[in-house]
This record gives sequence, structure tokens and C-alpha cells, in this order.
Amino acid sequence: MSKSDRIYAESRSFVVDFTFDRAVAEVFPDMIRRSVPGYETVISTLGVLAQSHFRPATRVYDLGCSLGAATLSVHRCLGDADAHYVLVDNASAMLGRCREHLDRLMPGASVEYREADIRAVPVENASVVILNFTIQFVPPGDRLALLENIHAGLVPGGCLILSEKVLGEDPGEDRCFSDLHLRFKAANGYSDLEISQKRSALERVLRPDSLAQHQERLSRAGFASIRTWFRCLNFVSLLAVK
Ligand code: GEK
Repeated sequence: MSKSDRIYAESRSFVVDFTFDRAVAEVFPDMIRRSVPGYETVISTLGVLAQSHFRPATRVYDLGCSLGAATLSVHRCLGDADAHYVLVDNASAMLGRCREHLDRLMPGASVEYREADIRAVPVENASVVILNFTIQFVPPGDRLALLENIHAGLVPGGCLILSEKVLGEDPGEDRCFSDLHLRFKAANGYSDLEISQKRSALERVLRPDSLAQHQERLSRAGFASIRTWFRCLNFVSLLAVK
């Protein structure tokens, strides 16, 4: 059972940039569930999408895996299929906890953990690649090259599942969904202080694109079919097929 997230509950004189450190790793399941509308639906459905694109004797990559929730969902759907899971995260606190969870929950599965920057990891012989709320933390200028590397490493018919927080297509839509997102967090028990301190911490770290920018970039990276399969407020998930 994860601890409840109180990281920004006390007033801070200076809010530093957000990092995925030990304190975050300890409360992460609670934090992401209360902050990302639809997270649980995305996680549970993602396994079903992966199952329909998986090819035996290929790899499943979970890039920016955090505690491994997406991989676990895929593994639940694939069962003992001939899959090799590659989980990558550059935050050692997150990856350490991920390994503890999955050693317990996926015994016997073929799993590899890499503490690395996802921009530096070659993708090879993959039929499923997951970027679940991760590319928003990658510097914008590096996002296309990352997608090109993923596309190159996918087998034909393989898929990328890309989930993100997005900007609205115009200022009105952006205001509307940002406001509803704040209300979502308040309804999940975060105080105004917690919401505003977390927002300051993420300001320079999480840089969202619009849905149109994602679609255009995926297309430039070579993906033939790009579908939005999930949306809740300003959070979307796309299924891009090679
Ligand atoms: C989930 N996918 O629960 N290289 C490697 N890891 C990175 C990088 C990078 N360049 N940038 C960020 N990360 C997960 C949730 S959380 C999303 C993903 C969120 C890692 C970072 O350390 C963190 O673990 C993860 O990406 C983002 O399905 O907290 O909003």
C-alpha cells in the first residue's frame, strides 16, 4: 500500500524544480492517481491494446516506467507469452522500487531494468513500446529523435502507446481544461497550497505539447496509423502503429 502524498502540504519559502526522488517514489501511486484524470483506466486498458499488437519473441519497452504499472498491465494481458520486458527510467529511486514490485508481481517473467536516459536507449525488435506520461519530461527539441528511434526499432504492425498531458488547441480550451484539472485535484483532496506549490515545481520540468503537435510529430517519425483512444480533460493517450 503506498503512502499518501503530502509532499507539498507545508508552505515552502522556495519551491525547487520537481524531481523523481525517494520521497516521490514512496507516494507515487497515490500522487499519480490523484493528479492524472483517467490514469487507472489508461493503465488497465493499455494492456489490452498491447496484447493486440504483441508478436511472440519480441520486446516490450516501458520508457519512463516509474514503478512499472504499465508493464504490469501488459504482463497481466500477455500471461506467459514469449515476451521480454525492458523497463527504463533515469530516476534510481523510481527504478529501485519498480524492481522490488515487479520481482514480487511478475516472478518468472523475462525482465530487464535499465537506469538510463530514454534518449540514449536503442529500441530493438519491439512490438510494443510505452511512453506513458513520459515524453512531457523530455526536452522538446529531443522528442522527434526519440520517436524516430522507437519507430525504427518496432517490427511491422508493432505499436507505440503514448499518453500525455496536452495543451488546449486554443487559449479558451486550454483555460477550460486547466481549470477543470485544478478542480479534479481539489476534489481528490489536494489543498490550494499543494496545487500551487506542485505547479511551480513542475513549471520548468513538465512541458506539454498540444494533441495536434503530438499527431504531427508521430506522423513525421513514420507512424502510419495514429489514433486517440483515450481522453479525459487535458490528458490523452494515442495508439500509433508502424
Ligand atoms: C506509469 N510511465 O506509471 N529518461 C528516463 N526516464 C525519464 C526521463 C528520461 N529522459 N524523463 C523522465 N523520466 C509511468 C509514469 S512518470 C509521469 C511516468 C508523471 C521518468 C521519470 O523519472 C518518471 O519516473 C517518469 O519518467 C514520468 O505508467 O509522474 O507524471
